[in-house]
Amino acid sequence: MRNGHRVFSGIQPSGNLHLGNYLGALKNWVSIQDDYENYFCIVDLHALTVPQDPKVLRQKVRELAAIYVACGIDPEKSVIFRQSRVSEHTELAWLLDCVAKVGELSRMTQFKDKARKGGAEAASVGLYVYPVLQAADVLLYNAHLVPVGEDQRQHLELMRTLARRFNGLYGETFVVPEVFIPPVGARVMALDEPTAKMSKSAPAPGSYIAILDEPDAIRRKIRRAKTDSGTEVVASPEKPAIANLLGIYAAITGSAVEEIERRYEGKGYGDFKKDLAEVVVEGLSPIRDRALELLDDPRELDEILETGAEKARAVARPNLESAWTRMGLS
Ligand code: AQP
Repeated sequence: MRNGHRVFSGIQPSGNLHLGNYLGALKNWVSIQDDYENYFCIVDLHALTVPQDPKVLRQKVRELAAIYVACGIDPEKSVIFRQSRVSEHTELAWLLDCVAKVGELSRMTQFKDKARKGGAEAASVGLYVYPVLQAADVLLYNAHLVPVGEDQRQHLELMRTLARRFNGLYGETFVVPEVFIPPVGARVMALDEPTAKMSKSAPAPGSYIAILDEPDAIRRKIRRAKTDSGTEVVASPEKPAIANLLGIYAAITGSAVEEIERRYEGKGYGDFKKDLAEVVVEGLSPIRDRALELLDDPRELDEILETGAEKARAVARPNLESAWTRMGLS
């Protein structure tokens, strides 16, 4: 390990992983992998907060593991594991449930948004309390840094509040983690509606680019992506659709948005979209190919997850036990 600090982050194995998950999370995990001791989790318990088909969920867990590895998360450098296989996560979540306040959870915008779709009364209790489980995920490892997309900022704030409150009530126990949100790609918007974030649970496949989409599907989706009125390729507030596409271009290539704008001066949306499609295809194709190869023989993935769970447990157990001791349970 490099600086003595730990990183924790996770993704739900629900729906199809998309470009937003890649640019907002995965790409940054890979970029900081060598500097930290990393725990990258497949948060399968979080996925249960909305109904899942068990057969599909089983497959999605492997798919997510394949994507982690294909993106460049190296199981030799990072611990890759399933949340449900390390029961300390749910055990600590209960302790933190008893520290969190109903008012705090009621203010979580992600709960309000998701509950609004099906009606708050019908939303699962799991959906309501899952930010506490998320806090437990991170605090259990005393992680210093949590790399996530912009949509997770509020949950990270709650996590920090719970760590501070627990430490204040029971004595120094948890590291208060810092959030790491990338400067570009932290909020990729839907291709068909640039005011909504690109989301796995979006019903229209044209709204997102899946990491495992075939190159022609990517080209088609970008060609059909919504644009704004006018013709200039600039990222202005009046042009949310073009600003989103420019942000994607910048996040994948590492170029500054202004530089890309200059490159397309005098050219129209058509030229820009054509090049963007190739940039995305070039960025995602090697990941897709490697992920499909790994999925062909999933034994390697199953082994990675098993070994990862053992390593995770070795850190999680003593930290859970120290929380028990602080609270008077042992
Ligand atoms: N549109 C996005 N832009 C940038 N980052 C994003 N993330 C999600 N959407 C975007 C980041 O991806 C990580 C994993 O997210 P998750 O699977 O745990 O849940 P989520 O944030 O709820 O992702 P989705 O895609 O929106 O799924 P659904 O539709 O199921 O809710 C996180 O770091 C997140 O910030």
